[in-house]
Amino acid sequence: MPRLLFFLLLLALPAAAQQPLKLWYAQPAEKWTDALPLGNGRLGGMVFGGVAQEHIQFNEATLWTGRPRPYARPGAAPYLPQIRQLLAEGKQAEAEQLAEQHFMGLKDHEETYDAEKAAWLQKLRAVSVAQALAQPGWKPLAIPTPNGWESAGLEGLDGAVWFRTSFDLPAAWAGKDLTLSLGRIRDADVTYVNGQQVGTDEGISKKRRYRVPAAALRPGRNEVVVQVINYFDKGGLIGVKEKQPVFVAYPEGAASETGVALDPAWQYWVQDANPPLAPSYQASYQPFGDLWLDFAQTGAVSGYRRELDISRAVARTTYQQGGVAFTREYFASAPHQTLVTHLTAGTKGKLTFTARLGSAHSQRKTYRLDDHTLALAVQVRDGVLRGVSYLRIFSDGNITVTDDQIRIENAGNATLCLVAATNFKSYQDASGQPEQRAQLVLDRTSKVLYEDLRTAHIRDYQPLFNPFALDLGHTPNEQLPTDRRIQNFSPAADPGLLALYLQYGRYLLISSSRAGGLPANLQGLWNESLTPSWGSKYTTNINLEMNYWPAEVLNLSACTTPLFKFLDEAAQAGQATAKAHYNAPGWVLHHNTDIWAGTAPINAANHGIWVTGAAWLCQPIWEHYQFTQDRRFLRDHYPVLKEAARFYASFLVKDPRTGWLISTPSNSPEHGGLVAGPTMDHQIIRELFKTTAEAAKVLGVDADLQLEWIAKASQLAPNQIGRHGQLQEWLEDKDDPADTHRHQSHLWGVFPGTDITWNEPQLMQAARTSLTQRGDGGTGWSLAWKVNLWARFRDGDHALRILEKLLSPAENGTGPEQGGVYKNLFDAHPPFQIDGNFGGAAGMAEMLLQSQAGALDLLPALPAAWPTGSVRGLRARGGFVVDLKWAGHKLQTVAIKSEAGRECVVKYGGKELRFATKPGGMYKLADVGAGLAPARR
Ligand code: FUC
Repeated sequence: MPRLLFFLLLLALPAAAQQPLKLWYAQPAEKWTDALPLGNGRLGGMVFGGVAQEHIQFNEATLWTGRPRPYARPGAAPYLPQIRQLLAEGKQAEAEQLAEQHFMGLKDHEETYDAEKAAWLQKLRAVSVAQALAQPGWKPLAIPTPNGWESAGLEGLDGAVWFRTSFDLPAAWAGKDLTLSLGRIRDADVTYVNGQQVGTDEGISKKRRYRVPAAALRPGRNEVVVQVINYFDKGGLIGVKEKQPVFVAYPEGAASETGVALDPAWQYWVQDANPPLAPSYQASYQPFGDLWLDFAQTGAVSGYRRELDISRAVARTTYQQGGVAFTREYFASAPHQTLVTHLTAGTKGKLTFTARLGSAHSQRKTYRLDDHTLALAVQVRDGVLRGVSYLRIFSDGNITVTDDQIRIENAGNATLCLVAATNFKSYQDASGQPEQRAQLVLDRTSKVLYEDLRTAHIRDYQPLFNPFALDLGHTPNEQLPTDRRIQNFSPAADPGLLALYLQYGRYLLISSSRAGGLPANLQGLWNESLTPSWGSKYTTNINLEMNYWPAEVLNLSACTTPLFKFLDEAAQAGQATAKAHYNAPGWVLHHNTDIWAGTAPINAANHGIWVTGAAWLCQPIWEHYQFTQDRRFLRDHYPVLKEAARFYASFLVKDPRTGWLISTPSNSPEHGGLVAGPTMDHQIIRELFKTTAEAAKVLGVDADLQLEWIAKASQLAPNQIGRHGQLQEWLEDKDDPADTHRHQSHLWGVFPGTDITWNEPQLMQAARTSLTQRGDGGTGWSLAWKVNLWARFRDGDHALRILEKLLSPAENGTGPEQGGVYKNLFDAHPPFQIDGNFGGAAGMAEMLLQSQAGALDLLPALPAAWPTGSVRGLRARGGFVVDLKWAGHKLQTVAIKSEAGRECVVKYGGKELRFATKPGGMYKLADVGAGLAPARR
């Protein structure tokens, strides 16, 4: 072992040079994914920064659909043996069918829906086409509505809507039957030509092409009327993504290209916007409201700039108009639980505007609360949650408040404090008092001057943000606005954008996950839609866990608190599912959960019955202990681990063929249907057993269980290498090497797990082969996972190639086909999903430092494109904080703080160094350029 010099440092280490920590733009946001996110873990805002009109779309983390209710299906467990038996006999389809019928969780409204729907449809049918046409209130609408009519301004509209348009019949077609092509419709339609029904169908995948008999046609203008029935989610005439023209009529049998177009001037009439509440397995995260500011000032604008400074979590918009300099500053304060906007005009008296509050919820109202304050009350349509938001304005101008708006006139400055609260108390309790909560916060904030609010906010934020810094080198592109940096990005052209991306990931975690709140959901904290993709909830077969990958290693341990609080509750809720579905002790959680801690299988038997959500969610608990060495934390959360381990110990069965313990029924996430024994499950459960036994040992408890878990871990089906040299995804060797599925679940054991390490090079090689076969494409989170995996394979160049894709522009005219980033650096699944941001940031950390195998592995996957750089404040397992500097691809200096006083093992360049530390001790390894060699003098 080469000797290495290290000595105690008494002085603070010099900070790594920071790259500009700003996102900025020379124009206001047009789209939501251009807007800049603010958040205090509970209140989130998206700032658009328009000149004539400011828009801040805002969220409150606890506004969701749904209600406290049982999610597990009583009587499911008796079907378990039969499902297992069918799978063992290779009868997957039968097993899925049986499971679909008897083994899925309970849907909200499932008991009442069919009868309510029948009655509702009957009511709709009572209105004839003639009566519909005679209604007042028809309005114009541009058709098609590609992403549902919601995207054409009818946010949240479900129900029955009539549409009308017409076409001119060419004289030569007289006497011919026609085809009327309408494309796809969400969800059902009844279509008429000149008052005669020509077709009806249901289902969004069906292309509507209806035969119009010649007898129904008239010379000249013919009227088309479509009654669209949308039960839930997005609605309308969406038929655009078709090769053949849609919204045309043509002679039967002729090419659609020869058709006449329907008049683009469509009109619509809403017949009934109150369909019965549709059955749903889990709840959706909801938007709260919108703050609109309309400014009186007109005239040419110059010097416009919109920015977000992530080193202070403050956004700004600045411009000149009519010779006056206008400034807006915005932040989401955690200490004051308020979204603050501060406006100033360079010339006193020049600031005149109107502030309004709006919301996508149909049940909403605004009212004057007092002579400084406007209120917005909202109630979700499907569920028990309601909320209020108060907007209070302080200004040196005149303030007038009505029930609709606040008017500010002739001011030099104005401070807007926006607070919001709901009646959510816990997953079992929605009895909170939003008015009281909002009032309390507002009263506390009202006494504080703007400057003091701002100082308190920055003082609260920076201790979280500042302990970490990264420098990967500088290029002139750093000076460009962020949207142009994204357009021009390559790792060589702009290494600084990667550093910014990583720090932005940290910013987003601090902004969306703070003690006392909920964990970051699929969109963190930010959501503008009443029907967001996947409910913007918590998907647990990769997404929720990925959200917390950067937390420990990137020095944001404190941001994990909401996850652990949530897991305490999920572990309670999951007992009912363990009992009802498996007749097992302990707790279980499947592939999704929501604010009401749903744990039962959802969606469909072919992917919803994935049993290891609970086990994977235990991993961050063990990791937190590993990183912090906080025994008290481990003791407090040990019951979550223990009860999960008890569940799996009871759930596993002996595979009759191999004698191994296997997980059945389950699924390799969203791939290959319901199966017995997916590899991922065994990796996760093996790790759960081992780490829970280890935790019990640390705490000196449950000696018998420790033995049982260790024994079970060794009986679990092992990782297997298949005929293509791949790591088998399933028990059987049936992987397709051409399969590029976005989930690479069987590689869990490499990352984030430690089931496969370099101690078993053949398995590592097989895992690498599997990843190579999966290819380099994918959705945002899939790419982010690949970055981490390539880092564990110690291939920094490959990891960087994937990072480059993760940072590719999500919008380049044709629309994104795979992951990338929007202009505000939000990750594109697409659509926006925050896991890619977090997973990508974690992956970069993994390239610089790894500690999963008992040592601090320094620069394990440094790419050629990062010859020089420095990082400060990386955290490693064992309670270490690590600063590194490298140049010419060689490590120059290493500084390690030992928080827990454990022995430190350092690896670099094929060499290893081991030394004892003291709690709080700082250690500098000098001159390690040659690979942990002794310092030269
Ligand atoms: C999983 C993934 C999807 C998406 C969803 C939220 O189901 O397979 O790609 O990320 O979660």
